[in-house]
Amino acid sequence: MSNSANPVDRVVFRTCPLCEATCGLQIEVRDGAVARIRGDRDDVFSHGFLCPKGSTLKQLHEDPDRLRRPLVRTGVGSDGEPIFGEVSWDEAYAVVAERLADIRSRYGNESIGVYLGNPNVHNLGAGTHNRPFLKALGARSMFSASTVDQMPRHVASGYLYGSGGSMPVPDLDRTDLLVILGSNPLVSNGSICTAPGFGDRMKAIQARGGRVIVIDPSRTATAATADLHLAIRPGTDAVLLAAVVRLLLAAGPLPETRVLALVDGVAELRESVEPFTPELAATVCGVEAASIVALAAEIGGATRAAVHGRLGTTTVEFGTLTTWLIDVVSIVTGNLDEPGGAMFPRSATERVRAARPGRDYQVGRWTSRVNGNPEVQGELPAADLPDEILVPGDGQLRMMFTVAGNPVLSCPDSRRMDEALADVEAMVSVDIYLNETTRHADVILPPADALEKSHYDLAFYGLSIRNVANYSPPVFASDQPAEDEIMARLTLLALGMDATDPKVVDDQLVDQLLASEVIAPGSPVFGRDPEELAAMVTGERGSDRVLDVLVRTGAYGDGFGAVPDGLSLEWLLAHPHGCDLGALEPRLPELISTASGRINLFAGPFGPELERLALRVGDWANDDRLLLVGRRHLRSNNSWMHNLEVLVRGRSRCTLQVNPVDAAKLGLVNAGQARVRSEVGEVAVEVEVTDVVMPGVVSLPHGWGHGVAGTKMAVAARYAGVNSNLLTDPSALDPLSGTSVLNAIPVEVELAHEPGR
Ligand SMILES: Nc1nc2c(c(=O)[nH]1)N[C@H]1C(S)=C(S)[C@@H](COP(=O)(O)OP(=O)(O)OC[C@H]3O[C@@H](n4cnc5c(=O)[nH]c(N)nc54)[C@H](O)[C@@H]3O)O[C@H]1N2
Ligand SMILES: Nc1nc2c(c(=O)[nH]1)N[C@H]1C(S)=C(S)[C@@H](COP(=O)(O)OP(=O)(O)OC[C@H]3O[C@@H](n4cnc5c(=O)[nH]c(N)nc54)[C@H](O)[C@@H]3O)O[C@H]1N2
Ligand code: SF4
Ligand SMILES: [Mo]
Repeated sequence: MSNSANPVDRVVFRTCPLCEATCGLQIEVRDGAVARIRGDRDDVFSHGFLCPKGSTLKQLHEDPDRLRRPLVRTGVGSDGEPIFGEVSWDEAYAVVAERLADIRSRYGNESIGVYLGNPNVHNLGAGTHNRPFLKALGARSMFSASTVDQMPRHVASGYLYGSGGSMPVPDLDRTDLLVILGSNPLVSNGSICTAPGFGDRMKAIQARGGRVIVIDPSRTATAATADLHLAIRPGTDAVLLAAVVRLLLAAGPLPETRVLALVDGVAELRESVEPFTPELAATVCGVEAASIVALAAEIGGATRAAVHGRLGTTTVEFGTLTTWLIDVVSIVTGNLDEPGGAMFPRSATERVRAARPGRDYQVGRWTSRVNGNPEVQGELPAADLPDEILVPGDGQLRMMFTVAGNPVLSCPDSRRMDEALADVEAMVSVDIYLNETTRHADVILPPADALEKSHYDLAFYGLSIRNVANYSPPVFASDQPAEDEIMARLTLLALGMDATDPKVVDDQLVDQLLASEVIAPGSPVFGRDPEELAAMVTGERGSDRVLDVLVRTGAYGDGFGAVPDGLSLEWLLAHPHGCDLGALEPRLPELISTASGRINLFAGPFGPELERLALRVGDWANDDRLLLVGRRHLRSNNSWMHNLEVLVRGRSRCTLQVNPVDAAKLGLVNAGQARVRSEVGEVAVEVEVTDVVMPGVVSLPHGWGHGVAGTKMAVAARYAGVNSNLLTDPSALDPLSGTSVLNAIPVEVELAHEPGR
C-alpha cells in the first residue's frame, strides 16, 4: 500500500504510552498508515530520545492478532479450551449485562472481583473512567498490578507524608550523587522517576563531576555505566540501609534543615537502628563493611544526593521498610524536598486546596476473606486472588473483571491463578489480545489501540523529574471505543441502567468534579457556578472533557478564565510538543497531609518491622540457598509486547542467568537446560552462564510462558519462553503492603537433559 514516492500526508506528535518515560514521538502518516515513527526532537522533555519500543506502535497498530471486535465464548473445544466468536459491541454488552445480573442475583456483589493491570496507568480513558465503574460495581475485591510492583512506595509515603500518592522522585538533573537500588533504568527507562533519556541524564551527572552508584545483585547495563556497583545479596537492602542510617546518625549532629524541623521520631530512629552495624550488614548483604561505611560517608558528604529504589527494593519481603529507609536516608541527610535530592513533583492535574488538617494514613479497613491480609490503598494482594476464587465460603469470588491485565503470567503461583480464572462462573476482560488470561473470559471487549485514542499521562506527570504536561489526540479514527467509553458503558450496566449512552457517565464525572471544586477553598474556581463552568468544558471524548476540568482547575490551570495564560485542554492541543512547567520545587510542609501536619518517622509499624528484620538477619546469615531475581529487556514490556516480531526476533531472552562459579558447582553449561524448583513450582529453562549475576543468585525474566492453548498470539507462541511466576510463592508477601516477593526467591537448580522436562 504505502508507496515511498508519495509524500507523507501528515506529521503528528504524540507521547509514547508504553512505559513511564513519556517520550515524544514524531509520527509520519502516509495513505492512512504509519510510515515512520521517530523521536520528537522538539518534545519539551524527551528532546528526541526514543527506545526501540517507541517506533513499534506501528506494528502494534497493524498486528493482525490484535482484537478488532468483541469476542464472546461460544463453547469449548476438544482441547478443553474455550472457543470464541466475534460479535457486535451491543451483543457483547448484552452478554455482560446478563452474566452480571445472573451472578449478582445468585451470589451478591461481594462475589465480584476486579483486576486492573499495568497499562491502566498508561491510559487516559482508564484513568478517568475506571473509578466510576469500581464504585458502581460496589465490589470490595479490588486487585491490581500494584501489589506485584510499587505498593510499598505508597504505604511508606502514606505513613510519612499522609498520602500514598505523595512520592518523592530523584532530582536527576541537579544531583551530584545518584544512588540507585534495585532498578535498571537503562533498560526499564525508569520507574517512579519519569525521565526520558535516563541514561543521558546519568551521563550528565558524571560529566558535571558527580557520581552514580548502583546497588544490585546483577551487573546490569545501568550498573556497568555507574561509577560504583555494589553487588548485594537479594532481599537484604533494608539491612544495608539501616546500617547506613546508623552510620549517618553516628557521624555527628543532624543538619538543622527546614525538613528536619518538621520531623518527629529521630530519637526513636537512633535506638531502632542501633543493632544494624556495618559488620552485621556485611554478613548478610554480601557487601563489605568498609564499603558500607564508605557509602554512608559518600551520601552524608555529598552536597546533593538522591537515593532511588525501585522494583528490586519493593518486591521483597521488607519492601515497605526498605522504601521507608530510603526516605529516612534522604531526610537525615537534608536531601528530602531539596533540589538535587528527592523531590515531590506538582503535576498539572493536581488539586489545589487551602491548608487544612489532614488525616493519618490507614490500611486494613477490610481484609482478604481467606488469608486475612489487610486492604492497602483500597486493594487486596494480587497473590490472594486465587484463594478468593477457589476457596468455598461466603463471599467467594464467582465473577471477575480484568482490565488491561495478564495475571496468569504476572502474578505469583501462575498455575493456581490459571486454575482460578478457569473456575469463575463469569469473566469479562477489557483487553487488546486473546492471551493467557483473557482466554478465560466469557466476553472480551477490545479497546481501540494506542494510536486510536487520546493520551495524557495522568499518573506519570506526578512522578516526573520536571513538571510537564503533554496531551495527544488520536492519530487515527477507529470504530473501536477507547477505555473511557467501555468503562462508561460497564458503569451503566453495573448500575442496572440502559448502557446505550456513555455520555451520561461522562457528564456525571464532569459535574461531580466541578461540584467538588467550587466548594473547595483554595481551588481556582472556588465559589463559581458549576453550571456556568460545565458549559465551558471542551473535549471530543469523555476522558478529554474530564481532563479539561482537571487541567483547568489544576495547579497551572486557567481556572476557567480566572488565570490568564493558564493551562486548558485547548492550550495543550495547540502545543503538541508539550509544556515544560519547570524544575521541581520544594513542597513541604504544604504537601504533608498527616493529622499533625508533621512527618512522624514511626507513624507506621516501622519499629516492630526493624525488630523483625533483625531477627531475619539471623536466618539469612546461615542461608546459602540460590536466590532467584528477575530482570527486564529493552525490547520487551512485561508480558504483552511479545507478539511483535520486530521486538522478539533473535535469540531467546528467556534464559536463566547463572554465575560461572555456581554453574561449575551445579554442572550447568551455557545454552544447556536447567530445572529450577521453588516451594511452589518448577520450570525447565535454557541456561546462560554469565558473571553479570553475582554468585548465589540466578536471574530469570518474567512475562514469558506463551503458546498456551486457546490463545491467539501467533508470534508470541513461537517465542514462548517459560513463566517465571510458576516459581513465585503466593504466601511470601511484604506484610506491610501485601506486595509479593518476586525477587530473592529461594530456588534449587539442577541440570535438565531435555527442554521442557
Ligand atoms: N516475577 C515477576 N513478576 C512480575 C514482575 C517482575 O519483575 N517479576 N513485574 C511486575 C510488574 S512491575 C508489573 S507492572 C506486572 C504487570 O502485570 P499485568 O499488568 O497483569 O500484566 P502486563 O503484562 O502488563 O499485561 C498487560 C495486559 O494489558 C493488555 N493491554 C495492553 N495495552 C492495552 C490497552 O491499551 N488497553 C487494554 N485494555 N489492554 C491493554 C495486554 O494485552 C495484557 O493483557 O507484572 C509483575 N509481575
Ligand atoms: N523494557 C522494559 N521496560 C519496562 C518494563 C519492561 O517490562 N520492559 N516494565 C515497566 C514496569 S511495569 C516497571 S514497574 C518498571 C520497573 O523498572 P525497574 O525498577 O528499573 O525494574 P527492573 O529493570 O526489573 O530492575 C530491577 C533490578 O532489581 C534488581 N534486584 C533484584 N532483587 C534485588 C534486591 O533484593 N536488591 C536490589 N538492590 N536489587 C535487586 C534486579 O537485578 C534488577 O536489576 O519498568 C518499566 N519499564
Ligand atoms: S522509553 Fe518508554 S516512553 Fe520512551 S519510547 Fe521507549 S517505551 Fe516509549
Ligand atoms: Mo510495573
